[in-house]
Amino acid sequence: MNEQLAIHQVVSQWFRQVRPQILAGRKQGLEIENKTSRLDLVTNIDKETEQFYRQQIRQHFPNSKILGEEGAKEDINSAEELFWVIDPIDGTMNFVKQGRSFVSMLAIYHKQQPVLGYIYDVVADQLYWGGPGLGVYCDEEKLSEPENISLKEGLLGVNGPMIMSNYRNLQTVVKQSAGARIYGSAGIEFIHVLRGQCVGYLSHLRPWDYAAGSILAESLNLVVKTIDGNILDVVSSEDVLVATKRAFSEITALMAAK
Ligand code: 2AM
Ligand code: CA
Ligand code: CA
Ligand code: CA
Repeated sequence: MNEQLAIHQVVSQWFRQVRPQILAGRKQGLEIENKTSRLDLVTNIDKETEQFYRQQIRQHFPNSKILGEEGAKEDINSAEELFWVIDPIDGTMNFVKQGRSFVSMLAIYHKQQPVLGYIYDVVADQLYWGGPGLGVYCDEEKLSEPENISLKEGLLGVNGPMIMSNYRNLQTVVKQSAGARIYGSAGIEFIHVLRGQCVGYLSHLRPWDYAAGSILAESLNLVVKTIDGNILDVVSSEDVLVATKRAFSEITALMAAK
């Protein structure tokens, strides 16, 4: 078995192991804190879920570096080992307010190359996973590459504040699409693009929001870059656009105009 599938065999177990804790935690009553604002929340379950992944990683893959949204910052410059990016609960506001439309995500790199990406829809109990050379699966179902449709043929996932402020002509972009969608979870938005249910998704994101999704999207021949067309850096914040090849050039052209 190759190295990638050997890692997958171990990691794929973790999501279903942690699921009961996440669902029960919400029923038992969450401890909710504001991070930077009342719109930016963290709960005890975000922290406990990240701790669960960190323990599993340390136990099974001791030579690892970890970047997690809710964890202590480590020196992550080492290119030699496995490098993990964790978003324990993506869509924390949805988790708190709705109990749905949130995911848990992991991304794995080796020598700065993508190895595996995971987006776990906790409520649906569906694991999206894949990586270079593997393609993308939802559990055992292999996803086909989305059709290379143009902007006008598809729905566009967007970030609420960016559409309200008309960030770089975003309202013009949306008018040329089949409509805007705002789901409140980057992971859920990536799933829609992977499945061809949205033509693209555009948002200002941190590395843990886009790491897993971009590994999966690239494995399906979608384009994932900054809206200026630059390659994503896995340790910074970016204005990220994932889209079909056609929609990607249409959107970036519209956003460059003015
Ligand atoms: P999070 O839930 O893991 O924080 C909508 O809020 C989407 O944008 C979610 O995927 C959320 O991830 C992400 N996001 C990124 N930066 C954010 C911020 N400063 N406040 C709230 N959500 C943010
Ligand atoms: Ca957060
Ligand atoms: Ca997130
Ligand atoms: Ca999060």
